[in-house]
Amino acid sequence: MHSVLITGGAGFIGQNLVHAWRTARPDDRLTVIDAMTYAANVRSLELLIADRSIHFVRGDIRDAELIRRLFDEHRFTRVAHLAAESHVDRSIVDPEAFLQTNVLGTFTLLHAALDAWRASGVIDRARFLHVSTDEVYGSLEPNYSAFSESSPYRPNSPYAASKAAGDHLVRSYVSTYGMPALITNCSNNYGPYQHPEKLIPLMIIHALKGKPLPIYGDGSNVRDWLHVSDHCEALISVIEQGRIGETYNIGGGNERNNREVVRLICDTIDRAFAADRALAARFPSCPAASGTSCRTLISHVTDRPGHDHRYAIDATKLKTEIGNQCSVGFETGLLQTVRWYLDREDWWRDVISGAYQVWIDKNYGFRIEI
Ligand code: NAD
Ligand code: TDX
Repeated sequence: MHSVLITGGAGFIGQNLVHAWRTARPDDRLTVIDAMTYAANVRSLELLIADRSIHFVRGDIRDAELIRRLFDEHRFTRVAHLAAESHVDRSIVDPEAFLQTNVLGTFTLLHAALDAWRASGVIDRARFLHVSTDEVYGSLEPNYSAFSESSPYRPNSPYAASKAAGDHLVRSYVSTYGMPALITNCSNNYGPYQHPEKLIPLMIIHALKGKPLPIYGDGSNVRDWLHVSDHCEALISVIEQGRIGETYNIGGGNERNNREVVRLICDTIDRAFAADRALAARFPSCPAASGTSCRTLISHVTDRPGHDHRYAIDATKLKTEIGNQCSVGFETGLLQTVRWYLDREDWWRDVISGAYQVWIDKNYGFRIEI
């Protein structure tokens, strides 16, 4: 039985991880810390918080005093560190928040965990998992081999650079202080509870509202799509079975370019409307409501500066050392995801009100159709 701290547990992957952890390890005690930035949402955790199945703390990982108190109180022996600023476009507009949380926040948390584990003598059975990204490796040419754990770091956005800095700090703490830490670098996640600023939910919601589907540049950029449930399963396996000081890449094995992804979203929505006539009444502005394809909404807009062309993950080490393998195929996962956003209009309408509109104006207002 472990006392587990999940940072960023009100974010997209964090919420999914809380549910996955409770199912996989029901005897563990879970504490979530989250600063509740614009990206956070606790609706899926409300029942667990109310019946005290998890302990939830609204707080900042840069607050060393708070982190120290939580370690004293809860005697954590596992930390899954997911708290981060995570959106590349926002890091281009406002990089400072990324350095604050992803570098200084990671440093504060690491150091507090090390101090607490040394003082309480549990360092031999403790584990700190730093959840990072494939973006630290930079961009791949179309026919290059996928990123492995020994690929050089070549971050191209302030977000990727801040995550790379976090990875380097974690690595240095292992070598210098014997910190029992591991790192995972994963590819693009998708699935339930993802914030609508990211490609897949953004395109689904725009299509349902009959708004243009803004593909950056020519849409030939490739991502390796990983269903969040596969990711969470891998994270639990790595924290339990991974070797201290090692990095494990986690990928979905689903390389698709953005044009393909957006077309598939359109076709999936078109089919859902054809099969269920009630959807037309709920989403009358969607072209599929009148039998027109959502593909008619596709538009190409000014590219993202420094836009990485391709990411792909070689997950051989995860499979051979830990026996973990992703199982959700992209077409199946995308169908489930579209279904989830169709069913959970209440969730995304809440998220896209207010401050989110300001971001949409900021990020898409300056882009011109190309
Ligand atoms: P997210 O933006 O949905 O959630 C991040 C959470 O961290 C939010 O709830 C936010 O409130 C919280 N947070 C931010 N700053 C904080 C601070 N200073 N103190 C405490 N909490 C803070 O992100 P996500 O998509 O769930 O990503 C989770 C982790 O996985 C991140 O570290 C990200 O870099 C990494 N990652 C994500 C993806 C992906 O495709 N989503 C891929 C690779 C790696
Ligand atoms: O409106 C859009 N139009 C568009 O063409 C948006 C929001 C994105 N895109 C493109 C940019 C990327 O090539 O789609 C692709 C995916 O974009 P995002 O969803 O913003 O993800 P990405 O930049 O690839 O980064 C994601 O994966 C790695 C996560 O946001 C990171 O947190 C993670 O580390």
